[in-house]
Amino acid sequence: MTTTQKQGSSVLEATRAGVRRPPLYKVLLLNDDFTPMDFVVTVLQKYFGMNQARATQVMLQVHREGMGMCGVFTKDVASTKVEQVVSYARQHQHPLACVMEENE
Ligand code: TYC
Repeated sequence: MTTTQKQGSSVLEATRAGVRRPPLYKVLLLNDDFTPMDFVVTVLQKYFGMNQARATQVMLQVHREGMGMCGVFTKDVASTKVEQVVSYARQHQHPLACVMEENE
């Protein structure tokens, strides 16, 4: 651990082994042929804080390319988002798939 003196206070810098940023996880939506487009837009607004325009862009990317990213989060937050999205979709009888993947 390196110690830098800055205006009288000690700042510890993460420059050596044993001090790592926690891994981050992408939350991804997968396309299917049945979930309505407006439902996916609602999910992106409700669980990922997107406005209507951004949510529509992401939904259309998933629709055209098969997959799209909702955001990048710590493991616990990503896992909770996946659970919430899948649970909400099943409550509405939609097969929408949402998964998480380590961000490199
Ligand atoms: N492909 C769906 C449709 O045509 C829309 C859709 C978009 C479904 C994104 C899932 O993650 C998804 N109704």
